[in-house]
Amino acid sequence: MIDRRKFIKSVSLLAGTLPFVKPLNFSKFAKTNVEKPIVISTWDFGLPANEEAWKVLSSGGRALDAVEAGVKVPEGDPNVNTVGYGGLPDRDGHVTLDACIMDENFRCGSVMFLEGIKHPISVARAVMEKTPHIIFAGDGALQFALQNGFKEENLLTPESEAAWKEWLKTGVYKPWEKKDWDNKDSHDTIGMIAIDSNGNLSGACTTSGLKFKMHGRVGDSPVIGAALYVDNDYGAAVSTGVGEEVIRISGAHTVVELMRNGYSPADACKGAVDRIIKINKDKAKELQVGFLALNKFGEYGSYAIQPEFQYAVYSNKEKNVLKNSISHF
Ligand code: SD4
Repeated sequence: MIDRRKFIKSVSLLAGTLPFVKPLNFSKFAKTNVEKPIVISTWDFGLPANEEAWKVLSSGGRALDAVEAGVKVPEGDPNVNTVGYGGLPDRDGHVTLDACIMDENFRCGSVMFLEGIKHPISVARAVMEKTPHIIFAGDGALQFALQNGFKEENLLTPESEAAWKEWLKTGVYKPWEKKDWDNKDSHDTIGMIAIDSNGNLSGACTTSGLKFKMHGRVGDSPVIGAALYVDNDYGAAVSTGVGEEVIRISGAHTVVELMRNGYSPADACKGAVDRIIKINKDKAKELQVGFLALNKFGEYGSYAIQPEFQYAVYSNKEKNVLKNSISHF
């Protein structure tokens, strides 16, 4: 039986970790000066990705088309070794990709543990648009992609193969290390969210996952509600970092729910990060998770466990801007 006193205590403790704010009024007349269109995405490789997305948004296109076009940039870039082509392989030498996409009507699609396809985000979109399902995995996802005109190719670049062979020399399995989070060059998943000139929100997320992960391991990036969530009436959120911790709290959905309850994007991200820190206690020092959020008014913000998380912004006011997230440590 639930102990009512303990329950109330734990609720107020959790509330204590969240800032007190006056709830926003989400009625359609609440704000007339909504900043739109706007696109934001994780890390510095978000800059060229946003630029591509902006081509769609600035010509009046849909946020959904913008985020797909945007994240395809790092997916196709062999120099980005955490996403798509050129992504670092798992510990058995396989490049396995995870991606998901969500539009303004709660429609969503996802692929996980997909090999041999350079643009998993487009396969995720095809799952959303061409099937009654949401998630396709592994060989089935590849089969579906091939049936829908995608080309199979080798995604392991010589550079990524060399890095994997170097890692094999010691081969100690340590899926997350503090030094990775401290290294500005060690960038991760791209998560991108956008609001278009019609005021509609969409988001996309794509990754090769944690480097040298166990074969078959899938993180948060293809999980709707964890790495990505969009509620067109309130806002959208994406995550990057240790996927297991993000899944545990349904991260992106939590951020959107907090925005729905009146929190600003940055405070909503902090609310989700605070839960991860509370669950992990001292272990949180070793972890990195960052959330990025955009609300219906075109306001955005982020919060991460560790410093060094950056995100890129593109709007009529600001172009090509890289911002540092506020962080717990
Ligand atoms: C994962 N969240 O696979 C992804 C990868 C990532 O920092 O963002 N790593 O868990």
